[in-house]
Amino acid sequence: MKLMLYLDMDHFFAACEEVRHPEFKGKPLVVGSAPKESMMKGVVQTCNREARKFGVHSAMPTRDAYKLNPKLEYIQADWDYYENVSNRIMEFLSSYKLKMEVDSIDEAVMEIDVNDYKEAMKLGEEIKKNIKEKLGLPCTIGVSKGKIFAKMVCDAAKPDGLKAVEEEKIQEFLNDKPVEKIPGIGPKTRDKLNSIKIKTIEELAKTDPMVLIDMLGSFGKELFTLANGKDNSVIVENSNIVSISRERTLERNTDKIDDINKMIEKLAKEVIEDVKKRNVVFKTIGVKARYFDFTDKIKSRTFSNYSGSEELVLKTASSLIKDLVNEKPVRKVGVRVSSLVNRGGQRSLS
Ligand code: TTP
Ligand code: MG
Repeated sequence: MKLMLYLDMDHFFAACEEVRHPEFKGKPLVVGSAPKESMMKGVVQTCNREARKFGVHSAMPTRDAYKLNPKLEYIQADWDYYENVSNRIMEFLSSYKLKMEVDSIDEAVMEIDVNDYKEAMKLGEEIKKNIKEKLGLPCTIGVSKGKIFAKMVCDAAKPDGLKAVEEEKIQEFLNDKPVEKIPGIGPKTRDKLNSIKIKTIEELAKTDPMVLIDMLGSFGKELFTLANGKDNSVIVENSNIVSISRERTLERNTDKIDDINKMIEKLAKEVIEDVKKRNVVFKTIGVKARYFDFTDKIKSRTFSNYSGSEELVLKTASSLIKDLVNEKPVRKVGVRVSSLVNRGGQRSLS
């Protein structure tokens, strides 16, 4: 088990908005389409601390957020901007030249090459300070042995936290937590475990592993190992950016597929230019449509091999967008590639 440092930005999209719109600071802010514009059909993508105090959270329908507090401030998500900030964070982290894996737009994990918690905490403090000073953004860092435990420690230290849990303390840290605190346990697995009276990680640790394997296959075995304080996860080095995308508003709202396709082609070409410049390859291609009523829909396809092909992006993007058009007039479209690795850092390049 290697010592790892896990970083997760705090209420990321909302914090990014507070940087460029300081007038929202201290007010409850939701990132997502406003109830009036979306006719209550939108969802909360994230929200700041003040909004969380009312019980608002990510993925909550706007309708429910409105019920909790009709006076929330809303701002439409701007992925281009958040990706840009994310790239700056990840590029800063990669300047430490440690083994690193970007986990999502606002999460990354790094392997500390000396087995020294004090050193890791010092590094964590320095990273927090730099991100705050350079970008004005708060983050939380967790330090532990193994990627999954480091992430759990990070989650437990939110917001604006820095916390380490040493190897000999990890069992105690895990024991009283509900099983769903283990990353990878979603509502379905939680319900299955709960149905056989396993609610806490301690109960999971004391279950006969054969019962878990019968129920969940090899994942059951992994869970048993984790619950008993052993995290064998390792870092899978990827590109130090999460995705590359372009989006643009159309000249007028339209449901004409030819007009939309022209824009998709243009954006796909720009994305590919950036892919080449950054020397990466991708596995996932996605498109996005923002409709006249400010609601968004996203569709993506993941391939089994990495690729850098312009033709593949053009073909896939125009086929995906077809499924999103003809519902309602579209005002803005986007193209994105993700699951990136550095070119040459992987096999089976097509
Ligand atoms: P998270 O890291 O899950 O959330 P967060 O950064 O907003 O809050 P926390 O302080 O608890 O880490 O997700 C990162 C961003 O991803 C988030 O700011 C918005 C986006 N996101 C969605 O668009 N939809 C979702 O359902 C979730 C969970 C996140
Ligand atoms: Mg976050």
